Amino acid sequence: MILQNYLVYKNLLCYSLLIMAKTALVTGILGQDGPYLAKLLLDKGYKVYGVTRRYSNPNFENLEYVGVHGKIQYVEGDMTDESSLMNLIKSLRPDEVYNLAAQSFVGSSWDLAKMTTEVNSLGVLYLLNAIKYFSPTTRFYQASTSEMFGTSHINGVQDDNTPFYPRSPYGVSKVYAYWMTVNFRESFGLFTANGILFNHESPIRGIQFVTRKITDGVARIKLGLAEEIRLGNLDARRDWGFAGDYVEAMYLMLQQEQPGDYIVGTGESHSVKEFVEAAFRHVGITNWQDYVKQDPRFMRPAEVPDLKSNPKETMDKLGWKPKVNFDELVAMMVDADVKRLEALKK
Ligand code: NAP
Ligand code: G4F
Repeated sequence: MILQNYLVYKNLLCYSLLIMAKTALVTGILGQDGPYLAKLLLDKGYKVYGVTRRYSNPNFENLEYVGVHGKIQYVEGDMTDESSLMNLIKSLRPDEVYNLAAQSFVGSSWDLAKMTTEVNSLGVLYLLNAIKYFSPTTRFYQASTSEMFGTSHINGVQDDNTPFYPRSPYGVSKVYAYWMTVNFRESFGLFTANGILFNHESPIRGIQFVTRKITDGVARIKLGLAEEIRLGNLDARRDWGFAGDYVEAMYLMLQQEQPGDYIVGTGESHSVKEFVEAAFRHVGITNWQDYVKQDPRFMRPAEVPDLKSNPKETMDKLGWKPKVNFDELVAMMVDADVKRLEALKK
């Protein structure tokens, strides 16, 4: 009898937990931020739907690295295909949508300006329209970026009062998406939030981005697999944080009583050169100049020389702060690349 009651109670509990579980739709699930965000949401009991494009060779490596592949329900959609997004919102009516999908590599955005605009700008309009028509209570997070500030700053930092002055087609495309996100909030009362995130990195950062290119290169040199790293502008400065910390801020933005826009960064900036030095230092190499070659192919038509956040207001409002500092981030990424390459060598 006691056992029977226990089983009934257990089933009821599971059933009500299933009914109560919040649902989140995450675009860009296969990228860097998607897996970290999915892990955080799954840990909080969410049912997570991850949007993937049609692919010939699926690559779930990042999700496997974070340990969430298999726990996510994959659904097909494309930011350039309005009807696919409408169908997803109409059929799932998720509590929260995190729009992380983008052509996110600044360096390619000059050559791929039209595609960058279609994915990063129009795709956001499609998603917002779908929410407006089919699920107006859905809360929406837009992955906005410090790249929108470009050369603009106030006393050397960027915060909520800094005007946008984007320097790349990528930056321009994100400014459109930023304002559409604000406009749908103000026009239709949707709960929409922009997270203006400064650069954030991790062991699953795309290999084209400078931090990962450096840590992969340093690991190869350390293991005798390469002799040099070819880079562009070593003087550019960025406010680099850890992606795992930044997804917490995304989540918190959608839990607030009122929607808003937030700056997310560490408040510290370092040059590419400093990143290179720190990465080589971590594997015991001090003469890094012998291994780094400057290559004009990696210079940009228009550069963003210095990005440094003032995240104070966000920290106060969300009660958020980054946990991983610059040196810890560099060490984490170098160690992960050394480990990965050592395993490949065996
Ligand atoms: P990421 O690694 O480049 O991932 C982007 C994801 O978008 C990829 O999974 C990609 O899918 C997907 N995608 C691209 N085109 C698509 C399309 N047409 N339809 C559906 N999905 C598409 O980027 P991330 O570093 O995780 O960044 C996440 C978001 O934050 C991006 O919007 C980025 O612009 C923004 N952001 C990033 C940073 C940063 O420092 N990481 C800072 C500020 C803002 P495939 O895997 O199929 O190619
Ligand atoms: O790592 P990056 O390519 O990142 P970038 O351009 O700052 O963009 C990233 O951060 C943005 C947020 O601010 C995101 F919105 C965006 O999606 C992306 O995640 O380049 C960083 C800096 C640049 O100044 C670049 O000119 O590093 C410089 N750099 C120097 N040599 C290089 C290289 N960048 C790359 N990718 N490759 C080089 O060889």
